[in-house]
Amino acid sequence: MKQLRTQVGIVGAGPAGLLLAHLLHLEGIDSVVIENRSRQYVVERVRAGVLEQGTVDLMIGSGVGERLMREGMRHEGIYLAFGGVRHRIDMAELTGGRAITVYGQNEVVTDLIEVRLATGRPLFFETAEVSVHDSSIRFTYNHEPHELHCDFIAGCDGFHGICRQSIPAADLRIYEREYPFGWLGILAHAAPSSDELVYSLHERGFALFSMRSHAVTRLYLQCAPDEDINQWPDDRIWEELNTRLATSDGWKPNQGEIFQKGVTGMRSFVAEPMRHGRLFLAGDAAHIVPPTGAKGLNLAASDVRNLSLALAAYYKSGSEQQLDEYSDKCLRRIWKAQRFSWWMTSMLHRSPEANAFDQRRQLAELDYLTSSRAAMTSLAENYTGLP
Ligand code: RFL
Ligand code: PHB
Repeated sequence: MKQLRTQVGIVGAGPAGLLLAHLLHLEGIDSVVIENRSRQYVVERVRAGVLEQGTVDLMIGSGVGERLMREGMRHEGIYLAFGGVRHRIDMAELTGGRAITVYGQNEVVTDLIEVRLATGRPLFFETAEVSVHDSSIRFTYNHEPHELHCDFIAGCDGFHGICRQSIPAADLRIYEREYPFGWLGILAHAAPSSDELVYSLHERGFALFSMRSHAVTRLYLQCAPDEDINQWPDDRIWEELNTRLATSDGWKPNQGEIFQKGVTGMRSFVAEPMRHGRLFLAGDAAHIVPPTGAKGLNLAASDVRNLSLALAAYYKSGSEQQLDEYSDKCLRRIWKAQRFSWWMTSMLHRSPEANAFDQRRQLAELDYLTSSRAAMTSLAENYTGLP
């Protein structure tokens, strides 16, 4: 077995693992990143699009924000649509200038892989048989078994990864909720017909208008959690999107060739604590939010920021205090994002269990939200990201 040695072994080259590797590198801390998929798969996986102000600041501050500053689209507001009318929430005005930036997760990951490779520090794609142990990670690469000895292990391997699963069940508390719906998402070659996102509640369910660039529109429809994508030819998707999104002022999304389609289920999930001995969980490995609040990638970024600072403090002073505080510190922010994501999701989706009372209550909530400065400020504060 080939023997390797590093300070921090990182499992997973998603946004959490790659950003952690980069932040550690800036602190002069060595790491090895182990990913079981190919570079192409990791880059092409279509997921998040919305970065909070704090995530943008972190990327720029750590020197990986050059393309983000050039190509990212800063949005100072969002629209909530219901009853055929779009209502704008002016987030920047309500929060003293905070905004979100639309920049695809694919782009974030592309930029982070590039800076990682430029450091010359190791990043293994297409590994297999990855397993974590007290102070080592075993894996095969190019059919050769490897053992990586490390001071710490960062479990950044997403919801279905092996790191959380390696912790004895008795040592973890799990908090979980599944939703009785999912999202059907598409990418289309069509110029966005609105400068800002539109979250819409319609009798037939939720729909979301988003974008990836000046030439690509990203759209989502509420569907069944196990919806069969084959039942959705392009014409049916456009008809449903137009029904749910079009407003009485004549606004609707521009149509174009659909070049990507997928269905995703929705859940809320938290595993506590986010540490077991030398293993630290970060990002989706420890928690999942439904995508309605656009929080998943941003939580992953704030987890690894905390972890990099705690590891830096340890290597500078030998003090484990920040490492000991890591889980509690992250969880305070995570639970607020959980609450917000659950709230946005319940306000904007038609639950199969809901009755006419629930539907009227939802509309009253949206009516209140879009007419109360206090309520809009609360939304804006959470959406652009809590400190
Ligand atoms: P990831 O991205 O899942 O990366 C984990 C990596 O670990 C690898 N891996 C392993 N590697 C080695 N050995 C093993 N045994 C391994 N098992 C797994 C995986 O291949 C993968 O490369 O987790 P990470 O880094 O924590 O990042 C989390 C984000 O990806 C996720 O939270 C967001 O995509 C969620 N999300 C959104 N977040 C936002 O902040 N804003 C958004 O607008 C937003 N929209 C979304 C979303 C997620 C969506 N889906 C598909 C779930 C929209 C959608 C539709
Ligand atoms: C996206 O553009 O993919 C997106 C935007 C907002 C969300 C979720 C996903 O809440």
